[in-house]
Amino acid sequence: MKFLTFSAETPAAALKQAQIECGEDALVVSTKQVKKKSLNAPAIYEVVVAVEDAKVAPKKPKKEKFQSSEDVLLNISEAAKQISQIAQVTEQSIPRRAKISVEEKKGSSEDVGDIKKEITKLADKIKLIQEMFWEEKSPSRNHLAIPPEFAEIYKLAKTSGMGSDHLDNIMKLTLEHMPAKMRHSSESVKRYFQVLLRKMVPVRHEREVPRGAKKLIMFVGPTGVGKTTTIAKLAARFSYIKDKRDKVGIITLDTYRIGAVEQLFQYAKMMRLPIEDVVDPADFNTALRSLSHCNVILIDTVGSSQYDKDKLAKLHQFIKNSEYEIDVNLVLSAGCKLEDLKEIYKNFSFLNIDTLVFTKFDETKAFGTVFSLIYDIDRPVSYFSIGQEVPDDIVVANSDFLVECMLNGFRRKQDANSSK
Ligand SMILES: Nc1nc2c(ncn2[C@@H]2O[C@H](COP(=O)(O)OP(=O)(O)OP(=O)(O)O)[C@@H](O)[C@H]2O)c(=O)[nH]1
Ligand SMILES: [Mg+2]
Repeated sequence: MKFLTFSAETPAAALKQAQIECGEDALVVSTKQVKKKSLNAPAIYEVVVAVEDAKVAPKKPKKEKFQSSEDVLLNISEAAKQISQIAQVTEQSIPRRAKISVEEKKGSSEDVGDIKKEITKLADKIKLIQEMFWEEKSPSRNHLAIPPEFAEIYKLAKTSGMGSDHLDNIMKLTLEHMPAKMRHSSESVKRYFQVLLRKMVPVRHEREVPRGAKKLIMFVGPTGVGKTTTIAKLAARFSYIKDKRDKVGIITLDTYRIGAVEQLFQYAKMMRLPIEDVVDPADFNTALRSLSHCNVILIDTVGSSQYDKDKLAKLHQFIKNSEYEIDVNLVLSAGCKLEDLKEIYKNFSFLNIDTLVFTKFDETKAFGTVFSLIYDIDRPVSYFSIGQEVPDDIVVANSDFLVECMLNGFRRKQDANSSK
């Protein structure tokens, strides 16, 4: 076995040289920075590789083309694989009996000890190489340097579409408060980060309507987000699925389009629920009176652009005229861009939004935007709609579900436990 040293301005370049000279079987023994970067000179890194004597003769690189840093990273993981293989072989090749008699056979104990030491050293070197790559690319906004163990979770959260100011804030909190002994594994960093995110999602739990009381829930929001479908799902849930059944009635204010009225009347007929349509805000209380035997009244509204002031003003009239207090739910599509979500919330907020309902979880991967909106406006979320199926595709909002979707994507089977 021979040891050869290669130096270059980056670890990647030094590794590349080593591979050109010694081929791909060369084992990386150490990588270190031998000279720091200065104003007029680049940093110098040194890589030591070990090669079998027979292979020392310069080899032509297999491919002439430029080797990218991805190739180098692949080689690093190849080295990692080799190390774990060595570790397995070492473990397997020392039967328990042999381990007990290590004391007696001093010679072999030294061999095993040496191999173990080498393995530990190699593992450290690999970690160092990974850290070097991460440091080169690591974001350090607001003087916040993200350690390599945080790289995985940082990337996951970033690709989820979470606002970058939120992400930096949460990272900062994690770095400040996380116990030092948890920082050394990316798995524990991920768990800590998940717990922190969960605590940041305000959720409004489904509550029973007290005996003799009445609950009016109005669903407002932009066109086509799923207001009517959500009402159909909840009507079924409250009247047939929940343990304690409610007497549900429906009112639709969406009388602009014949199709819209028809859609909800069909659902109501299927579920044998009473339904009223109201055109004029002055008639709203009359409709309420005809549903006086119901304790939950779900109110559908016409979809309205956040910029359509007339439609929004008319909705406000209905709310103001009501004899009963109305719980206003803003329905939003999870796939919407964060900036649009903020704009929608801003323009609907004069209706005094109580809670948010997010739909179309099955149509997006960017759940970080949902998180960021909730975190930004500090309004609780009550339901997530996860598909078109009435009544099944609805989940009672819970922070675990949202954080899981953010970091690992939406999976249909997840809702099995969370909606109950
Ligand atoms: N993929 C998916 N589609 C949904 C979801 N919720 C509703 N939809 C579909 O979205 C479309 C619009 O749903 P509606 O319930 O009519 O939406 P709306 O907000 O009442 O629409 P307007 O009354 O026109 O403003 C329909 O095709 C629904 O089946 C969901 O969670 N996922
Ligand atoms: Mg509708």
